[in-house]
Amino acid sequence: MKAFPKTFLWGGAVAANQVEGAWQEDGKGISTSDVQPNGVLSPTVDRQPGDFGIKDVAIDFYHRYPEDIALFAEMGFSCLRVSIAWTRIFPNGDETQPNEAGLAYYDRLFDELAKHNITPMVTLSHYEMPWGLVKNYGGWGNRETITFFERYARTVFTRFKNKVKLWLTFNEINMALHAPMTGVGLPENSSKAEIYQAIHRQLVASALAVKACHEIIPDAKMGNMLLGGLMYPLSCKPEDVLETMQENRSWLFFGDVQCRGEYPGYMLRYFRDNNINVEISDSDRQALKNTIDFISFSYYMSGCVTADEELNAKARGNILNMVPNPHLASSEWGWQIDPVGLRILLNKLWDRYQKPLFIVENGLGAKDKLEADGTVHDDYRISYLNDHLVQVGEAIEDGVDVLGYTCWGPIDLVSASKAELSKRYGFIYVDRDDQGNGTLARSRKKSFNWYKEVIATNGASLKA
Ligand code: BGP
Repeated sequence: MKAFPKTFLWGGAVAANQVEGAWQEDGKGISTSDVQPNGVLSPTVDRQPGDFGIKDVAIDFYHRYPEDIALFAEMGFSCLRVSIAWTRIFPNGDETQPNEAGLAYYDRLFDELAKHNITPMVTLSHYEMPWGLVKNYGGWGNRETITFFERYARTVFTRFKNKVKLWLTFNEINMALHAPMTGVGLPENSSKAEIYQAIHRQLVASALAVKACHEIIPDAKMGNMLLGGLMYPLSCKPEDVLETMQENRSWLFFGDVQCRGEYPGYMLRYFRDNNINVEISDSDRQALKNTIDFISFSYYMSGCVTADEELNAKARGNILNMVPNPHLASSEWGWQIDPVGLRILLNKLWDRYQKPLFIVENGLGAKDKLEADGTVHDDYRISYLNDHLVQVGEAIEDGVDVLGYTCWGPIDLVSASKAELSKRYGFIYVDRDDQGNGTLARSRKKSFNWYKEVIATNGASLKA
């Protein structure tokens, strides 16, 4: 393989609610993630005191971050994507003054990264918001949430302006369509109109955060974050191709607004055709003009789309309602593995926006077998990551501007969809199971040295 650009950032990505634990420490408030102990896809929001939640401790990154960051540094990471738990800074969301203990924690975390020359990339809201804002205000169903979010964003920009220069607004902002509680703090049975109204407010808040970031940290770069839901037509029937275009637009729409600063015509038509009346004020239109500097996205799989209602009905139930691709194999969790799709997606996003791209999540969730000496022979993970990175190299050759790659879960963590620890992504094994048993000890898997070599050779060791 040819080496990647010299400035290419290599690393991994985690999210506060999936690694930190310490869910009620140092003044942290309750978040939407805390009241969904079974994950994004089975959202129980009636958590009772005493109920077990795997994320309460997660992998205890809150206390063990120095050890974990030292391991990332040993692999040669130049970047770590983390998120700030909004509830550590504003426990209920509507306070006027931030919680100093929460800010102090992230100061320590960013200092630790600096010690190892690891560039932090920070997501403002990764699949969580203060539960207080949902309970008392109706989440993003309420305009006031924009004000609370802007206050939070300005607070962390001001505090960390000398430490963090890469920021992302909302994790997988398009997931709100599939998981409204996680995305916008709305009940699962909300109508499409309610969800799009809430999404609109979140898009405005995202744009206002871009504005604030540029004002407070002029040398920072602000990105969005999309779930890269690449869809292929199941056949070359024009109806399937048209349906696929619509399906891809259902998520590209978010990128269109965040990159171009206005709603695309196809979305306005969708609203008209479906009697969705989204209230958009003049000041909202003005706010949306604050567009992002780069695009970040997650990519795990691709899927197929068909206009055939029968096949569609069968597919309903998986996250994105996609139809399986007969040419691809799947992970143990049924996610279809498609490295070439990553090259296609990078090109698609580059052709559409001409903005730098950052792959901020990619990886294989698998069941690992721990050997007696603490290692894991995870050749399946190595081959998944190798094949995807080879395609990143191809896209760079195609002329796509790719800033970096942070694979998902460089250390085992709690999965988002079902809150499982047995779905492991890491180069580093964590001794903890789905019931919370285990010592939390860390050990290096085979993939640890493999990734170390990839980074040391700047991609040249990848096997095409
Ligand atoms: C993305 C989320 C992450 C992460 C990942 C893997 O949707 O941004 O938080 O968890 O998917 O999904 P899972 O954890 O369900 O395997």
